[in-house]
Amino acid sequence: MLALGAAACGGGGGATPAAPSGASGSAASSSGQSARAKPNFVFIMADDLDVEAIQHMYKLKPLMIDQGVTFANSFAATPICCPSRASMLTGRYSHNHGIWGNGRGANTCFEQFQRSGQEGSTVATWLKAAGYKTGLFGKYLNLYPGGGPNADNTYVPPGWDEWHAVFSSQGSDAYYDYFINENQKVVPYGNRSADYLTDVLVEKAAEFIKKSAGAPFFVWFAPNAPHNPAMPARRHENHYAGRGAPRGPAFNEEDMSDKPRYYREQPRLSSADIAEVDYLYRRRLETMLAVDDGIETLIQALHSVTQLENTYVIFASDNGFLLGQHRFPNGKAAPYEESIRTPLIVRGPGVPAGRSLSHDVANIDLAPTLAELAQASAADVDGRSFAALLGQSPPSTDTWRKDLLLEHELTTGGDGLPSWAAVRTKDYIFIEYASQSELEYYDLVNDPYQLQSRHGGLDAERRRTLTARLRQLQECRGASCRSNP
Ligand SMILES: [Ca+2]
Ligand SMILES: [Ca+2]
Repeated sequence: MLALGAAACGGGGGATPAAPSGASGSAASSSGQSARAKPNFVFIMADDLDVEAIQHMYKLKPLMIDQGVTFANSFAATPICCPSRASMLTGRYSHNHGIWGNGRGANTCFEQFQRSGQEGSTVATWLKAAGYKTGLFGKYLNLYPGGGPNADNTYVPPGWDEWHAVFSSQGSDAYYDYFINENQKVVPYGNRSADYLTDVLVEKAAEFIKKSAGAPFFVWFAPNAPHNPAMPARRHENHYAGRGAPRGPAFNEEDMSDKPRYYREQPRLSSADIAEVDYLYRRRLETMLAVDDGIETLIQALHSVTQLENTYVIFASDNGFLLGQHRFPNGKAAPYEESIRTPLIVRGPGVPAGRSLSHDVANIDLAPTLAELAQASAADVDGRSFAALLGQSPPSTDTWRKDLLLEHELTTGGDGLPSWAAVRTKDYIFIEYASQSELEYYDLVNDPYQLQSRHGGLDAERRRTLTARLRQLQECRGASCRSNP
């Protein structure tokens, strides 16, 4: 199913050399023919999907994993919905785009992003300037279209040619009984099976692909699934009946005395709590089956317009999810592996089939990667393009990112977790909690489930080195975020 050809990355016989991200001037072409030589993008982003859950999708494996590259170490630098979405749109860390939580009331995350003028320079505007037709289908920034009296339900941000952003009257995520701003027309959806949100969005995205002859296209497909309240399509109800959440070593962690006070104070999960974890787990898997169907429909749509071989299909999530680990009945935003790790799978022109890579990549890398592959100009990004990792001969991990910043700030409308910042390498994670001067340090080689924080064993010099590197990353901007220690 793979064709070599128009890959912008090395080794695949690619005919189109990639312009460096950040190159001045746009490689845009208004001529349909030369623009069409560019690859298309279908970006499929689940919401709160953890890595474990993807093995329970049926079509993801043959259609994505077996056809492309799986990034075994992909992270959300700020592992909560809206900050991560802002990072995916801009290629920036939270400390540079300024979005730390989902917001609330008249100060929603969407409004913060809009007010700060950042919608004027996103991966959508960059790709549009480079000749792409762009379309968003699903969840945009949290609490779109805003909660204040001036909220405009017909608002369409710059950079988007086709706009199908979902919202509910409560501002919360909904699978039925919601509205879609369909290119400035607000359309209500009800409670029939045919109104199931994931299916409605798949249909719209597939139509966009089928209509898009002539110009390269960029699809941002972002269903709510499997975000709470995980609600499967009726055809998938009870598909995983009886299935319980995995009882890994961190499940309902017995001894939390190694951890900061906030976690120590969480009670152990009761059997009723655990029954709820199990129920949520299976509902989430069932909810993802409509996305699984959607992957197939979108790939068929690409095939029907003979663009499958010329399209990068990317499967990702905005953040991971905790289900019982470290006593979290459910949640994210914590610096623990299940929360910060995200699925990331890419197939496309020249991308080797069935390969897994161990390089550390993050949500801030997505926008610069798409910009490079599209020969578009990316403005002021912190992330690094992983386009070169999609070729036949990727650079070795020795030449790649050595450490990654992770950061979270306590905000109203957030998850209630204290603010923290962390530096993570393949060997360890060092976490600092600002307000309480508390620390965590996990040896990820010998303690991958983060059961015993070893911060007490760090000698003064080691601790100074770790803190200095963390501080450097917390203050980084642009190229300085990409330089190794
Ligand atoms: Ca999310
Ligand atoms: Ca412990």
